[in-house]
Amino acid sequence: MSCKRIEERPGLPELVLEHGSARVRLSLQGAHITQFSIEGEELLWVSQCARFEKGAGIRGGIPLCWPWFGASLDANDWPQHGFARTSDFQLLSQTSDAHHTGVTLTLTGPVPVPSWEGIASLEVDIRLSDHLWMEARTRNCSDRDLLIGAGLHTYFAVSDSRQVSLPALTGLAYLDKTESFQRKIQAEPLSIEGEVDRVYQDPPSQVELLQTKAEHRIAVDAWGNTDLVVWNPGPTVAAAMADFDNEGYRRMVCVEPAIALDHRVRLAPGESVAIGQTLRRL
Ligand code: TA6
Repeated sequence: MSCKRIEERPGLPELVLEHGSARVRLSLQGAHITQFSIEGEELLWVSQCARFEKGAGIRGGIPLCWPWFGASLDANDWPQHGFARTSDFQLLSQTSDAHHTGVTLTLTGPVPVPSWEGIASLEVDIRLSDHLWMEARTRNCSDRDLLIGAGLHTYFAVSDSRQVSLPALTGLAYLDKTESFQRKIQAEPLSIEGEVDRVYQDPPSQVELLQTKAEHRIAVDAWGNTDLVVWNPGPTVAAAMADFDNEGYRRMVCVEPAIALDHRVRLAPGESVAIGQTLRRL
């Protein structure tokens, strides 16, 4: 059991948590988990072309989208998925006992979007045991209402995205971002072929990610989310992204508990909201 700071990526300090055979690596920029492995098996995908640079989003792992998810509803020129993922966090505390190793991080960097008028605290708890538990908590520290969105933009590593299934989503309504957010029903089991970008509304709290030709299944238990986003860019969109390696879209599927679009939570002064998930290999 340990938590140690490493400096392999200059300018981007990282922490490594270890507990038994489980390992988490995370960047203090964005409180961004870039590795979660169990017995050497990587559960998260990170692009071979990911940029590990100050101020750049990291393609893969678990980017934390905050204080909005996707495009901002308030201004066209605000960055997609908010600014937390490119902002600095500080280590607030760490714990370690027989059951888990954990850290709490807090957002400290200056708000890089001056026209965003929110005053809020954001704390992220990460706990590692035989599974990964994480929660992001926002508190409105201002004297006016604050609208908050968020997302745990989790990139799962898969052997072939075409063989992935998410049975819990069958029958749910979703908004199809590839078709101007048209509302549709997932009548057939979801299959990942080409670009998939869907916001499932009112999702169940537990979703299993299955891979037909691999033994391992992953259970995602989420709370505090109003939506579950499933994303795979497919070959064309991936090829247009400089930080997506060739064939990377075959090796990943994003399953993202989120407070998306107009589901943003209105926090009165002093109120808090939390969004979290556990990732467990079955
Ligand atoms: O969560 C899905 C999504 O919003 C997609 O629409 C796609 O743009 C993806 O996230 C990646 O966004 P990013 O800003 O990291 O390139």
